[in-house]
Amino acid sequence: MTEKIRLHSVAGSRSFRVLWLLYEMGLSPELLSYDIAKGDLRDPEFLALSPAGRVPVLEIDGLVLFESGAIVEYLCETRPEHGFAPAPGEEERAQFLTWLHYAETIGTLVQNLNLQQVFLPDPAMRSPTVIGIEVKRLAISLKPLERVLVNQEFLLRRGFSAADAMMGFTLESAGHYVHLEKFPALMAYKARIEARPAYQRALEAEGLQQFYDRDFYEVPQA
Ligand SMILES: N[C@@H](CCC(=O)N[C@@H](CS)C(=O)NCC(=O)O)C(=O)O
Repeated sequence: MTEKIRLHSVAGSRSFRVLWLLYEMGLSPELLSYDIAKGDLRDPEFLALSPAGRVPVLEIDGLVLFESGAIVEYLCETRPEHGFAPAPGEEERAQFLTWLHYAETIGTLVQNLNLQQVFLPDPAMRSPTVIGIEVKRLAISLKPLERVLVNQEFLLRRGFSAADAMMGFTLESAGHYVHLEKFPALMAYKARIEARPAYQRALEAEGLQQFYDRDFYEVPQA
């Protein structure tokens, strides 16, 4: 009997990383969708699963897991047959860990910008100074990706890995704040991963994200 896998998700959020990887592994979770704006993530039932009230949460193998990076590592460890992560001691292990966690460096910058540009209830609460600094920090954080992707198709030379699943989707959000045209290798990489059937399937399953109301957010005038 196939075990029921449940993914607690918000369309357009970090839960996409997990959904995409599950589909790359040929697994089909039940999706439980939440709306951040409606305060769904503060529901006591949800907080019992995710103490900080964040998505993703994955129920699998009789466990409840939160933190997208931990979930992605756990899935790769328990399902090594997919070859989505070099094991300890294998070639490119160090690079794998670096990019896997670097995705959260970028994710946090995007999150700060989302808060300023999208989630604050009143535009007067925004800080153009903070937004300007975070946009610059985000652009700087994309440079090492551009450098590595000039010479290879994915973050690891060996091919698609779970590090791409962590990073790829974050780039979609980053493109709302930084002009990705300045990073041609990154743009080509983004197109390459978005063309993957599992990525497309995850997009379709999650539905449209609810928060971005335009393609690009300029830094507001101080
Ligand atoms: N480091 C955590 C961050 C999780 C996180 O912040 N998720 C966001 C969505 S991308 C969230 O649930 N935000 C709700 C909130 O901050 O109230 C992870 O990677 O899972």
